[in-house]
Amino acid sequence: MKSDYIWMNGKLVPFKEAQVHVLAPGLHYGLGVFEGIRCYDTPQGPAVFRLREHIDRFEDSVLALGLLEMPYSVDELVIAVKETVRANGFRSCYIRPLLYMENGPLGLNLDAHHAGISISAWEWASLLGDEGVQNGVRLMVSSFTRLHPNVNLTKAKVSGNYVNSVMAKTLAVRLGFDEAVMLDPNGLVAECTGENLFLVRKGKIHTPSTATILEGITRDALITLACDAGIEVNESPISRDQLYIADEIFVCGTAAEVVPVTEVDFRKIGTGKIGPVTSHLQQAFQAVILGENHHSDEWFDLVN
Ligand code: PPE
Repeated sequence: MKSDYIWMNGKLVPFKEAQVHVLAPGLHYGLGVFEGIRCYDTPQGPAVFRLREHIDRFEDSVLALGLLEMPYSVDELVIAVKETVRANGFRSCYIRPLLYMENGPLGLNLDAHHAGISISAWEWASLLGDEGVQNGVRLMVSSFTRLHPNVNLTKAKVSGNYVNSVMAKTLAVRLGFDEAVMLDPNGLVAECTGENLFLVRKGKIHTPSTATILEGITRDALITLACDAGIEVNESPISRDQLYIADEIFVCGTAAEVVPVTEVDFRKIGTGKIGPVTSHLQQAFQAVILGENHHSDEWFDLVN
């Protein structure tokens, strides 16, 4: 996680100077909102994947959290993201915009705090590792329940929400799994700690509806790519045992990209190897990011 510059409140500052005070309310109460975006090295040069949609979701998250207005407009932040990538000379990187409650008295009234925004970028491999992308990962169903929409916001990437993800992920990794599947408060499959989840059964794709999950932008891209291939996608409730009997499972997210799942709770999924639908979507997604799919132009925003 290294770069030359980080964009902070309107200007690029050297990496080491991008600091906040220990009394920042954001640190005490988890009051931050973030995005995760990727820039890819395309034949047209570095290009950011679905940039405006990520920044739109960033704004949605901030307003859902309860801030009355954004410190910077979507247009300003779109420009700032590109400025940050350019300043660091990256051809491909992960980009992390963060709004954080920077100062103001400690206390639980958002209106008393002042928000700052930073945009960082660094070179980052897949969250679940290259080995996982190629050969698949092992999941466990977590005993931690995914956020209830009346307790935390499932649609918003609020920093504090990720305590729930961190507890589930840490336990899964300590137990020898790669990632945790989280069930929603009704006991149905929601998502993983940092990825959305899909299963394939009898040639059709199924994925939980957006009610209690983050509306993933990679999820949306894969639904489009599946439709392009004529594969039916159902957004419907999924139970834990539907995972166990699936022919294929895969998870996706900006940081993770498209990752096959070979095992859930010690049950082998399908043949225990990457399945044909997962493989097709992985390749289609790869073609998109190489600039070779007909959606590439529409989904990419050139940095230069
Ligand atoms: N669900 C959750 C809970 C989630 O955090 C992410 C992204 C997704 C689904 C997939 O959404 P999208 O990136 O729009 O396709 N997780 C981000 C943070 C991961 C991290 O560990 O940090 C990401 O992938 O950038």
